[in-house]
Amino acid sequence: AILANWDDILLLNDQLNEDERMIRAMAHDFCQQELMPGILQANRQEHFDPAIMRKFGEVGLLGATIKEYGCSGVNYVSYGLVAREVERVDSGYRSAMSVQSSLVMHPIYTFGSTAQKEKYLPKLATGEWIGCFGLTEPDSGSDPASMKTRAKKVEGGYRLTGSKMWITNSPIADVFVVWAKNEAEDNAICGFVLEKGMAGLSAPKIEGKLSLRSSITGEIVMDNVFVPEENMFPDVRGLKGPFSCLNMARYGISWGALGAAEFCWHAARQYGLDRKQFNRPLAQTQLYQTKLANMQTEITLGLQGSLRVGRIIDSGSWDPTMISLVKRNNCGKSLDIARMARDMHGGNGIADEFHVIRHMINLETVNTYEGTYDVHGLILGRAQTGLQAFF
Ligand code: TGC
Ligand code: FAD
Repeated sequence: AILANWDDILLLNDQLNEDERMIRAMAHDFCQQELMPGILQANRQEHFDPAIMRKFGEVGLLGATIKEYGCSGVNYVSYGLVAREVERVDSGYRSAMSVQSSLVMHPIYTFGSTAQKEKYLPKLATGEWIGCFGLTEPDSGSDPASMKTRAKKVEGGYRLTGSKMWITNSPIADVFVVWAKNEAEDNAICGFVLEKGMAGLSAPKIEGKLSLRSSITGEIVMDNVFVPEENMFPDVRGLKGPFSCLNMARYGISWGALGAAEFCWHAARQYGLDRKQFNRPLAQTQLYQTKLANMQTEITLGLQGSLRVGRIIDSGSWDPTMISLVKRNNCGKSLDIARMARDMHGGNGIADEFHVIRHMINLETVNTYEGTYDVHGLILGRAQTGLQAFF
């Protein structure tokens, strides 16, 4: 007999409250009905349809943790559950949702003036406007303190010059949250909200990605762009500005990556039950079962870790190292699981119709962005030794 809860052996579902279970079920149905049917073509054609953002908006999945401006006001556990359901379909769609929510709406809500909040948040919540977040530069990835983008004070505002690289959503963005060194404040890092159409601003698409193909990625090129004073975040200075946004996005990714891994695990299990070699189902071999057991173990423990971090965030007394631990572990383990599931599908595993190779290749990006696997290892190493080993 098959254990009824083989896919939830530590009863995570029982640890959720009624609202969280409802949000999870709603997100699951939405993703399977609205996103899953189109993912093969979107991935093949390297295409992100902006209508998807409006669909996210319609069901309240954008900026969902914000309690005003037309947002849903759910807790961080629910935000994680949603990320898991979206990434069960594709990491690129979770990227679109998490950039809009954690990297654009969250900083505007947390650091923005009242006027900025009123102007941007309602339209970002519905998906009518699409946002992007520019921190990384061609020569400044893991080390954002070395960024070259500069803001020069001029009458009525600032002029921004520099370029950002690998920016999710930038080619289709209406709103650009950009981080730059402010020459007028001893090069302190400041946040600015730029808008599509500003003179000197362009966002060319990066073509030829073999990973995260359903997500659109580009540059942000700023050639002496005039940004009015009122478009700067008034009070936040230094790297803690962008890092505060990254904390929330990284937490969501820790759940999301496991959603992709769960898809791969379930697919490998089913494939092993259905396919016979040597007169027996593949799933009736010891090696196949051990692999399934390893997947079940890592996913189950990883989900418990993210749930624990989510509960701590919701209680208000969290620390970024907790997030580094689950981001690093869950991305690394999910990538291993997807690679294993690809192998267990044999030749079919390389066909996109079976989806596992798409998840595997996507997870390469997920393991890299928002702080690479090794950078989070160094954050954890520094926190337990007091010694920084970055440089
Ligand atoms: P460090 O000296 O550690 O810190 C500088 C200042 O920042 C503060 N800080 C934080 N604040 C809040 N949350 C955190 N997690 C924070 N980490 C650091 C820190 O307290 C300090 O503040 P203050 O007031 O004392 O100045 O800075 P460092 O230059 O040594 O940085 C080290 C390191 C490697 C940890 C950091 O730079 C890092 O995390 N690098 C990774 C870069 C990264 O994650 N980039 C992500 C770009 S965005 C993206 O990938 C989006 S993908 C989206 C998608 O499609 O889903
Ligand atoms: P590098 O920092 O050059 O790292 C290369 C390798 O060196 C990695 O293995 C790394 O772990 C290792 N390494 C680096 N430093 C050390 C060290 N001190 N010790 C040991 N090893 C080290 N950025 C944004 O700002 N906004 C976005 O929306 C965004 N979206 C993205 C979407 C995609 C599809 C991708 C691929 C990236 C995106 N990024 C975005 C950028 C992403 O955050 C960076 O790629 C990431 O932070 C790594 O930076 P890097 O690519 O410059 O690699």
